[in-house]
Amino acid sequence: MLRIGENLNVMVKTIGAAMKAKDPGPIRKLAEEEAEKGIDWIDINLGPARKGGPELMEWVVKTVQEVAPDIPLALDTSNVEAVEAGLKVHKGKAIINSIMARPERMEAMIPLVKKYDAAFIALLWGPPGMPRDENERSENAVTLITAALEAGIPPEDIYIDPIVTPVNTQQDQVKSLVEFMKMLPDIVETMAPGVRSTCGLSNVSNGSPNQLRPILNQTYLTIIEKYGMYSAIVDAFDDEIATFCRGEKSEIKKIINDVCDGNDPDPSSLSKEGLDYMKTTKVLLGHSLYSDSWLEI
Ligand code: THG
Repeated sequence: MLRIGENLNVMVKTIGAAMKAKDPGPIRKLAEEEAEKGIDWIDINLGPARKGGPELMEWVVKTVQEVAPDIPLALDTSNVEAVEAGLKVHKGKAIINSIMARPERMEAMIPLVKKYDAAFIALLWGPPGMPRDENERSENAVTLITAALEAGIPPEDIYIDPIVTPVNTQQDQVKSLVEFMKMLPDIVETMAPGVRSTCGLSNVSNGSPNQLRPILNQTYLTIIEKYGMYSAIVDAFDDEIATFCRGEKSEIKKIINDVCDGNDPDPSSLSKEGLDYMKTTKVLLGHSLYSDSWLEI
C-alpha cells in the first residue's frame, strides 16, 4: 500500500508557525525527514487557508520541492485559488486533495485537474454531506468518476476516498466503508478500469485510547487492503504502519484475512498478540460491539 505523509499540517504548531512567518527551515526539515522515510506523496495541509492561501501554497510547494524534488505532493485545502497556485508551480504530477461530489466543487476543481495534468482524490462527500451507507458511497463515486471522465481525466488519476470515520462513535460507518470497498471493483470495471483509492487511515482510531490506536490503524489497513485499497494518508514517522504497508507482517495479516473470510482461527492456537488482532478485526467488521476495553473481553 502506498503512503501519503500527513505530517506537513498547518495544525501542527511548529509547522503552522513556520508557515505564518514564511520560515523555510522547519518545513524543509520535515519534508527531508518524510523523504527519508520513503513516503510516496507528501500531503500539504493548509486547512481552509482563507487569507493568503494562494501565496502560502505557492511558497510551501516550492520550499518542499527544493529539498524533495522526486516526491509528488498532495495539495490539501478547501481554498480553490490556493490549489491552483500550488498546481502552477508544482513539478511532476500533483494530487488535489480533495474534490467532493458536490456540483460547485466539481465545477470549480475538475477543470484544474485537466489543465495541470494532475490527479485528484474523489472524496465521497455528497450534497447532503456524509454518505450514510455503502450505497450512498457508490452513488457519490459514480458521480465523481462520471464528471472526471467527461472532462477527459484518465482513470489512473482518480483516487476514490470512501471517508474513514472513528470506530468509537461511528462503528456502523467503519463497516459500511468495508462493504463499499467490496463493491468498488464492479463500479471501476464497468466505468473506468484503472481508478485507484485512498483514505485518511488514522481517522478510524480518533478518540480511542492512545495506546490502542496503533492496533486499530494496523488492523483496518490490513482489512481495506484486502479489499483493494491502493494508498493511505498516514503518519510518515509511524514505522510500524510502514512495515504493514510494505507487505511484511504476513502472520498477523493472515489472522485478519481469515477472520474477514469467515474462517476464524481457533483462539487457543493464537498468541496473545494474535488474539488481540482477531478481536480488533471483529470490532472493525462490526461482528462485535466497540468499547474502549474491547481487547479485555
Ligand atoms: N481524506 C483525505 N484527506 C484528509 C483526510 C481524509 N486530510 C486530512 C486528514 N483526513 C488526514 N490528515 C491528517 C493530518 C494530521 C493528523 C491526522 C490526519 C494528525 N493527527 C494527530 C493524531 O491523530 O493524533 C493529531 C490529531 C489532533 O490533534 O486532533 O496530526 O480522511 N482525502
